[in-house]
Amino acid sequence: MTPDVPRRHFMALAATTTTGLAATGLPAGTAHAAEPAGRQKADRPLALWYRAPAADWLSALPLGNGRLGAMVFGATETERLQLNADTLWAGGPHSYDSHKGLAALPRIRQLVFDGKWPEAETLINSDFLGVPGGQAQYQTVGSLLLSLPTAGTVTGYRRELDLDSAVATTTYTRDGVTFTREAFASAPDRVIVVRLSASRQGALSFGATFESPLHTSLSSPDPLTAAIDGKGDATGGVDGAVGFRALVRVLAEGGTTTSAGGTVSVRGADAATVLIAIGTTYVNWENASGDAAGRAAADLNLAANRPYGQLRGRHVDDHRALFRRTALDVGSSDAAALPTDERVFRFASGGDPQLVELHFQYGRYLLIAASRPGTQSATLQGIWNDLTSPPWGSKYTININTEMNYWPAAPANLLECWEPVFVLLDELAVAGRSTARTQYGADGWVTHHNTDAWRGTAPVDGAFWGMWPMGGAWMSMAIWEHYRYTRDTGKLRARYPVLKGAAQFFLAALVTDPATGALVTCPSVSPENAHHSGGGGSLCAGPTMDTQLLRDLFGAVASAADTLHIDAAFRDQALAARGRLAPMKVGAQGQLQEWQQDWDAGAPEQQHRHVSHLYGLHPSNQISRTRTPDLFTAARTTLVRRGDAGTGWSLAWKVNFWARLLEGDRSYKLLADLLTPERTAPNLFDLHPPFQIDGNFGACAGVTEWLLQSQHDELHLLPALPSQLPDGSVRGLLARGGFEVDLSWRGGALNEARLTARAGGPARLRTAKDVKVTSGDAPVPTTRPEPGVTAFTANAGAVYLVRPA
Ligand code: FUC
Repeated sequence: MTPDVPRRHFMALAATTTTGLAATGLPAGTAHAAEPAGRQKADRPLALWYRAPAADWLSALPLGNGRLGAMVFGATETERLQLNADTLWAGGPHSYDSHKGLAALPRIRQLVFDGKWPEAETLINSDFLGVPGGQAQYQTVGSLLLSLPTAGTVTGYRRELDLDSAVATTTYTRDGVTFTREAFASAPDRVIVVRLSASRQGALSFGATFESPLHTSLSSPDPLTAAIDGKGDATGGVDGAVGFRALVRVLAEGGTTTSAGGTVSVRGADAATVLIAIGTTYVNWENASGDAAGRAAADLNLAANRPYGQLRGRHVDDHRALFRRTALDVGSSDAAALPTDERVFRFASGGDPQLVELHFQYGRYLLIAASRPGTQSATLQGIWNDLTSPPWGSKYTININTEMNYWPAAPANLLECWEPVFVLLDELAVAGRSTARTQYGADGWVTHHNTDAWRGTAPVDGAFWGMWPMGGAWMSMAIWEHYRYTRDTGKLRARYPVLKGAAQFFLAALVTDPATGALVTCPSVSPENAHHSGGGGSLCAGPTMDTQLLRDLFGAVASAADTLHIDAAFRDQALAARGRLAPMKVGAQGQLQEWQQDWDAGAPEQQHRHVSHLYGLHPSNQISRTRTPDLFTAARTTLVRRGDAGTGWSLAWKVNFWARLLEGDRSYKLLADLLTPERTAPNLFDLHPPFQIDGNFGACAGVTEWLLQSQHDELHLLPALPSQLPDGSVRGLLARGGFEVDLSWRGGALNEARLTARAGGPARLRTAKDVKVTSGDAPVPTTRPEPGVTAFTANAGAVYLVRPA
C-alpha cells in the first residue's frame, strides 16, 4: 500500500498569497522553534509538475541517489526510465601523460614570451598535449521500459516531482481505472524504486525490459527478474573497461509474474514494486575489474527484503535530513499554481517570486541527488545523461564548471554532498604528480582544464582550450574553503598534503617573466578566451586569473600550515612566492585587465562567456568594496563591458558577480535572464545550451549571495537583496567562520537574524543599519570597529538574535 505522505494541493494554495512571514514576525523557519532543525516542512508547493508526459529528455524528471540516476518520462503507454550509473564511463585506466612534453617545455615558454603564439600552439599540440588528446566520456546505461495497456482514453493526467520527498509521481485515469506510479532513487537502499498501483483490483498488467545504445545482452535470471549486461565503449584508442549489469525485479501483489528473454511480465496484479539495481566493474580510477553482477545482485536482494512502505520511508527520511536543512521563502502568487514549464515561459514578465524559491531548492535537490559520500563527483550533467557520446563527454571541466557545481554545497547547507570532490582531489593528486614530473620536471601535482573517471591530468583538447595548468589550484581551494565553513581541523589535517602538493607544483613550475620580473605561469591561457585572433591567440604567460588563483592557493596553504602548527618552512616559501606574483592591473578602459598586458579592448570576443579574471571577485574575495575599492570599480567596469549575455553557466556566474558587487537588482536580472526557455529546460535543467547542470548550481549559490556573504571574516547580512523580493525569510544558510544563519526581512530591510555559532570565536556583522545582539534574553556586549560593523565574541554552540537597534 502507498504510505500516507503529505500531498500538495496546488489549486488550493494558489488562492492564498503569502509573504512567508509568520504572524509572530519571526522568520518562517524559526517560528517553529520547537521543531528540531531540519524537520520542518515548507508550506508552499516545492514541486515541478506538468499536464502531459515528457515529450523529450529535457522534460523528463531527474531522480538520483548519488550513484544511480533516472530520468522519469511519465508516459501512459511505454513508460521510460532512462538510467545512469555514476561509474559507467568509456575507456579504462590510463595515463594521459606526454613523454615528449618536458623536452619541449623550454622552447614553448620562450615562444610565448616572444609573442610567437602560433608557433607555441603548434609545438604544444604536437608535443605537450596528453595522449590521447581527448578524455573519456560518461555514458548512459540505457533505459527501463514499462509497457502498459493502451486501450481506452486517458483523462486526469498529472506528473510531478516533489522536491521535499524526492518522489516523482504520475497519475491518470484510463477506462475508469486510476493508475498511480511513484518513483524514487534511494540512497540508503541503493536502488531505484517504482511503485505501480491501480484503483481497481487486478487492473495492473505491464512488461518491464531494458534497452541500451551500448553493446548489451538481455536475460531473465529468475522468474521475477530481468537483466542487461554490457560494457562502456572504447574511446581514443583505449578499450572500454567498465562492464555493467542492471537488474529489474518486479514484486507484484496479486496476478501472475513471469520473466523470459529479458522481459518481466505482470498480468492482473493489484499493485507492484519494481526495483532496479545497477552494478559496474569500476573500482577506482586505476582498477575496473570489480564484480558488476555481484554488486547488482547484492543491492537488489537487500532491497527486495523490505516492503515498499519501508523503502519509501527510509528514502524520504534520508532525503529530508539534507533537504530540509534550508528553507527559503520570498513570497508566492497565483503563478505558483501553474505547470512548471508554463512558469518558465512567463517568469520574465514578473509576478512569480516562488519560482525563485523553487529553482533555488531544485539546485539543492539536484546536488543531493547527484553527489553523496562514496559516489563520483557531479559531472557537467550531474549524473543524468542519455547518450553514449554526450556534449563535452559529460565529464569534469575544471576551468569553471565542476567548481561551480559545488558552490552551493557549503552555503546551502549540504556539506556531505561535497565529499566526492575530496576523493577526486586525492586521486588527481596521485595522477597529477606523474604529470608534474613527466611533463614539467616539477614536484607536487598538476591538472589542466579537464578530467575524467580515469583522472586524466595532462592537457587535452588542443592548446587553445587545454593549455591551462590551474585546474588543481582551483579544485584544491575546496580544502581550505571547507575548513573556513566548518573549522574542522581534522579534515584540514588529512587533506593538507593535497593542498600542499598543488602549491608545490607551482613553486617548481612558475617562471620569471623577463619583462616584469614577476613569477608567472607559462604557458597558460585565460580560460578559453583569446587576446588575439589567429593561431595560438589564447596562449600567454601569467593571465590575471592564474595570479589570483595562486594568491589564494599560496595564502591557503600558508594559513592551513599556521592553523595546523606544521610546515613553517613551506609556509614561508609559499608566502615568498605569493609576494612575487604579478599584481592585478587596471587597464585603459578602467577595466580589470584579463592579461598582464592591456589587450582587453582589442580581444576578438569582447562578450566572451568566461569572465575568468573576475575569479578575484567571486568565488574569491580578493576584490571587495571595503578592501580594494579601486579594483572593485574596475571589476564592475569589466562586467559591464562583458555584457549580460551568456550561456547558462555564464549567466549563473554573473548572478554571483553582481551579488558580490552588492547590486541585487542587476543580479536578479541575470537570474531572470537564466529563467527563460532559452536557458532553462521544461524540467528546469540549465541550458548552455545544451544541458549543463553547472548553471543550476551556480544560480542556487547566487541566491545565497543575495542574502548572506561571508568574506573577510565578516557576516554581511542582506548584502544584495533584490528589490523584487522585499519580504521574505531564509533558514539554514552556512557562513564561513562556522555560523548557521536564519534571516527575515521586511520592506527590503533586516527584520531579524538568528546566528548559531557552531565553532565560536570572533563574529563581525556588516549590516545596513545599526543592530543589537541578544543571546537568550540577555544583551550581548558588542563593539563598532568600523561604520556598519558590529563585533562580538561568539561562544561555540550559542545562538544569537540580531535585530534592528
Ligand atoms: C567550457 C565552456 C563551455 C562549456 C564547456 C563544458 O569549455 O567554455 O561553454 O561549458 O566548458
